[in-house]
Amino acid sequence: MSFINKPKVAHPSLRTNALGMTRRQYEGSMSTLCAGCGHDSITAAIVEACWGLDMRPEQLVKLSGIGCSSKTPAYFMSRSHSFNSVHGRMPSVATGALMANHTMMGLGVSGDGDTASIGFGQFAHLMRRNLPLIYIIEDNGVYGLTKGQFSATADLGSTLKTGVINDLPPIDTCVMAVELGATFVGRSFSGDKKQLLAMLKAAIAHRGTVMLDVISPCVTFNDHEGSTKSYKYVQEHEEAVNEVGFVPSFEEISVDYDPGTTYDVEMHDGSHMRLRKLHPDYNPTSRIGAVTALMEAHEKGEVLTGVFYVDTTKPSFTDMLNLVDEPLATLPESRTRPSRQVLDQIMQKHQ
Ligand SMILES: Cc1ncc(C[n+]2csc(CCOP(=O)(O)OP(=O)(O)O)c2C)c(N)n1
Ligand code: SF4
Ligand SMILES: [Mg+2]
Repeated sequence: MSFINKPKVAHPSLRTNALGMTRRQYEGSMSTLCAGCGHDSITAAIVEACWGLDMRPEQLVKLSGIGCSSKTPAYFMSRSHSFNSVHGRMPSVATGALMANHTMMGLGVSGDGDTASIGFGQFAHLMRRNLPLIYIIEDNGVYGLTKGQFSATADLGSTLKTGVINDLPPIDTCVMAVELGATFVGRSFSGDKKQLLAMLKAAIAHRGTVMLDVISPCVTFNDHEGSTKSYKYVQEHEEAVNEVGFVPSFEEISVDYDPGTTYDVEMHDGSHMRLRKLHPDYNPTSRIGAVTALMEAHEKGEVLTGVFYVDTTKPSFTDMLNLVDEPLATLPESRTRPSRQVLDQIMQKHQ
């Protein structure tokens, strides 16, 4: 008798969500990343967020490019759909997948190299379309998979382990995303589980492009003195503009907050994101304010985190295209092609 394909039965004492599923059932295969890699903490937060919001795994499509970061979709939600694309090309694959079936929820995982170097052109066009997709950059400032060369998000003056100094200015992917049209832009840190989890939950409730840059230290190649993407540097220089809270639509919404100190953002599905202002003048609905704050933080060597920008009113790419309700992928040919008679009529007209 073989036990290999025996279905997993949850222990009765394990907590289940509204779908009767345990957190375990939202996990994937065993991680092969280095012990302590920030990317594994992001995987854990994704599992927690999807489980906590009762997401149906079959409704999710995971997409990625190439890199240690891009390997991580294998480590969560093994019951979901998945596509590991070519280096830097995940945005076009994601666009195709979500056009073919706009009822799916898209979650893309990329790296700073995958996004800000080889994939920068695709990233830019994704941001300006406002495609409903959560795009996560697991940002460690290096190409981890190819042994730690500087990436385009490495800060000016930071050093490699070998002592080589980076003499090029960084690309701030949050500045780019705000400028280009993404409607939910934030930065978090893999070592700040509370903030990251709240941001991921709000991201799941958003309809449009979510761009989350998550600083995720590479313990093997970029966690030393002289790096600005190390655990120590981020812990010492993190400066949050707001404290992110999330109230899902299935929980009763409490009204005990002070609008002077908190922004309440009603999300597409009726849930609420609460942004408690830590910088009293910070306004997450101002694109100019977001870009200014990010540029000022760079000058001071701070790692700015929080939700920088949110707009729940702009139509998403699929809304703009006015697609039929059914997924294009499942429409019968009779509805996707003109009939023989219509084609004949067109041919006759042009003879
Ligand atoms: C077309 C192509 N060019 C180059 C490579 C080599 N390569 C693999 S991963 C990678 C960079 C990965 O860096 P990043 O996206 O930051 O991911 P990390 O490993 O740091 O998580 C490069 C240059 C490749 N696989 N394909
Ligand atoms: S090389 Fe760096 S990024 Fe890759 S798994 Fe190891 S610690 Fe993580
Ligand atoms: Mg990287």
